[in-house]
Amino acid sequence: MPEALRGTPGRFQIGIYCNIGRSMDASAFGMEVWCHQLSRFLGKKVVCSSHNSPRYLLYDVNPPEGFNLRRDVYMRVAQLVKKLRKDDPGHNWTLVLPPWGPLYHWGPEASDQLPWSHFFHLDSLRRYVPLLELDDFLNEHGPHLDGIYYLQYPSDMADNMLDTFHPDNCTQHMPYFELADRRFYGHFWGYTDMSASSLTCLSVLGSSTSMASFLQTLPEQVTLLDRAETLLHPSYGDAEFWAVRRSMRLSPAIVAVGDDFRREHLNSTDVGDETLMEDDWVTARSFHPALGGPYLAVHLRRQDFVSSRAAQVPSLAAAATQIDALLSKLGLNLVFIATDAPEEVFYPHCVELIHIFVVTTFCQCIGVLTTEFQELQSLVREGTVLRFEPRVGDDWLGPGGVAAVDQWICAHGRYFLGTYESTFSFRIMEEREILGFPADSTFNRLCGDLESCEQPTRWRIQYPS
Ligand SMILES: Nc1nc2c(ncn2[C@@H]2O[C@H](COP(=O)(O)OP(=O)(O)OP(=O)(O)O)[C@@H](O)[C@H]2O)c(=O)[nH]1
Ligand SMILES: [Mg+2]
Repeated sequence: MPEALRGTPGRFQIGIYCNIGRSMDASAFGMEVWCHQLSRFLGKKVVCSSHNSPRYLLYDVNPPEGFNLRRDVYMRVAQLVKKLRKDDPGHNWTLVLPPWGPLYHWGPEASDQLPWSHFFHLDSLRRYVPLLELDDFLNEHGPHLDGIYYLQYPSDMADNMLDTFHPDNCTQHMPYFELADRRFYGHFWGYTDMSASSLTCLSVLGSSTSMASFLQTLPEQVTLLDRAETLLHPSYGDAEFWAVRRSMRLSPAIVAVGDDFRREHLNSTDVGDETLMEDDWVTARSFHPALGGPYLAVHLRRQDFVSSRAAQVPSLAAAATQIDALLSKLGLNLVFIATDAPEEVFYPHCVELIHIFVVTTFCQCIGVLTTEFQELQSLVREGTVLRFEPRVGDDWLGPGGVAAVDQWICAHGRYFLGTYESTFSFRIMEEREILGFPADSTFNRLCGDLESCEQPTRWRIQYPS
């Protein structure tokens, strides 16, 4: 008979455990019949865990985190689910993808609840681990989750060994609340009918895959890990890291928009650039050096980085000087700029005038109104500066799609120059590794105006041996 019986007034859950703590074959015990009888007796729904029964892992990330860190968190959780499938073959573990948005960088107008298929090639992702979009999960299973585990760092890190996981007092404000039905409600990506039976704060210090043994012991069928960014990479930069990264191919629609722009404006095609890739990432290898399109690709992160990394993010004038020097060195005359620079106009010479004359009303700026991008265009002397703008009919891209196209185009340039510590730039560097570019053309960044400038770490691609 079951050792573990836990429940709420609304729902009961049963797990059968043998003495090594692993789930046993429920059918051997006539479990289905037993569950049915118990359901009738209690007048409640009873979920029985059994061999080959589906188990779902959902996850979420701290709301302010941007798109590119979220991509990285996906890689950690996908590796966890892959490990669960290996270590716990009695259950059919499936990863459930959290929809995209609302994201701070996309602004209040952007759509939310965007599926992963908007950005990524789902079949490609599935070749790494079985997964479902949230909508498909809800259709298949319904909106009721079992446990939410809210991950947090242990309050005293010094006392904690790596790879420890234990239920603990909650150290932060919880974005969930309990109602009279004793279920837990929260934002759940805007899906108002979702709720969970239990909520546990879990102090965590360790890699995502080391959590597999903890998850296996749970009797739950549907588990949500919130604040999944707390989990570390199992092994950053090894072949497994690159396997899941290689599976994250962009959607064919985004690739097509990027490729059209490359062909029409940058004289860049996969054949000419030597960036042709096999359709299946599992077998695809890129051992010859890619050439790249005849343009310098620059990711110029602005917005919050201008103040948060003031010493390492150059002024527009200093960026233009570095771009000019590279154009001359590489013999190129085209620059593709990916940037989040604001579209608002400003008066580039106003500040100087204010300093000189103190009186702001003297600021004779009419006629020199410009955006940061236009200002950069005018400052670069050695080549033509372009950026991607969606064509009529490409509004479906939204700000996230435009950013993905920007990254795709940057990944194909002859030479890439990124921004210090930007995960947006890191994802481009990874893409270039996958495409087979020489490291010298990839691991470069813009330098701050007065900085002694250290270049990015070279995380070279690894394949399984
Ligand atoms: N279209 C476009 N959007 C950009 C560009 N750079 C940044 N963004 C936007 O700003 C967001 C940047 O946030 P993240 O994805 O977190 O990357 P990051 O801020 O560079 O790196 P963190 O240090 O991890 O925050 C992106 O997701 C885009 O929405 C760019 O070159 N083009
Ligand atoms: Mg960010």
